[in-house]
Amino acid sequence: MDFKSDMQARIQEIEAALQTYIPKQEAFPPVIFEAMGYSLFAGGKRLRPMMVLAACEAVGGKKEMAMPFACALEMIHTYSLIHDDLPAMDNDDYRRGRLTSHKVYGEDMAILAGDGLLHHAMETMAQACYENPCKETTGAMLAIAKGAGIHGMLTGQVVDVYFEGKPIDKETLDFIHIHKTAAMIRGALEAGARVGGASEEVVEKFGLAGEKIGVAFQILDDILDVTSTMEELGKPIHSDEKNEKTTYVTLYGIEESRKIAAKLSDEAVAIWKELGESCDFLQTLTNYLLQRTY
Ligand code: GRG
Repeated sequence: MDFKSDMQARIQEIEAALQTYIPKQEAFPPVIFEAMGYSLFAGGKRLRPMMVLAACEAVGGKKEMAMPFACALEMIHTYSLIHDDLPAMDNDDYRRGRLTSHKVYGEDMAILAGDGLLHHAMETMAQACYENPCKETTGAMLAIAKGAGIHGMLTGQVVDVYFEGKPIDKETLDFIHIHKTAAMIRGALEAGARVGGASEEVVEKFGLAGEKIGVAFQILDDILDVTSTMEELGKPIHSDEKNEKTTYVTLYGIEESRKIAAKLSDEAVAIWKELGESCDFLQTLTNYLLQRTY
């Protein structure tokens, strides 16, 4: 199977599993389940759950054991996007190609849909730990909770919001990237490795690769943000183009930012190579992420 077909098959498997974890819309009150499903099934790339499953399999674990954690991570990721789009944060009208949650359901229900996904993620993981209590399952839950909460994504978002409209230095920008974006990718790979039964040493290698991929992913996202806007406006792409918000692009320009992202990606690939051929899919996925154009 080629890589694209392999990805598609993995996405379909995750979509089907997510459907089984989310209560049907006929559950009471229907609006919250509809709003949760509206954002969850809006066609995300499912990269994070894919990483949980691939990491678990790479260390010799069973995919079925990793699935609740993979789905929970996607629920948390979706909650963060719903809240990030709210008028009080980024105030975005579109996400995953559709109107944002608050545009369709109102701000109150969008906040609750995000909360609903977060709590349901915790319930999904706790249920898996309850049914199979062991350090593999609790370790996976811990890795995800850490990646999402005050040691991870949430803190990255807090610092990002705090410095809104103010210039920031490289250290602060790295702090934001490592927490806001990379912590969930670190959490995905660590959780997969933990639920698959990897040693602490191997778990740490998966985590480190995740952090490098996460920062590269964010730098690329910032580059795409600038280049796609410029293409839309029909402007030539100059690396010194000013952007209100401090990003790698405003600090280093487009070409240098691309090089920094490529270096991080290469470092992650080196970790996959060191871990052996069971990490081949993760290696190809890492290379693929850096080439993405959307
Ligand atoms: C509200 C606590 C809280 C956190 C929000 C994730 C986040 C933090 C904000 C989203 C804004 C953003 C651009 C974050 C960078 C990470 C990123 C590129 C997220 C989008 O992830 P993809 O590309 O999205 O995997 P899909 O839709 O494919 O899942």
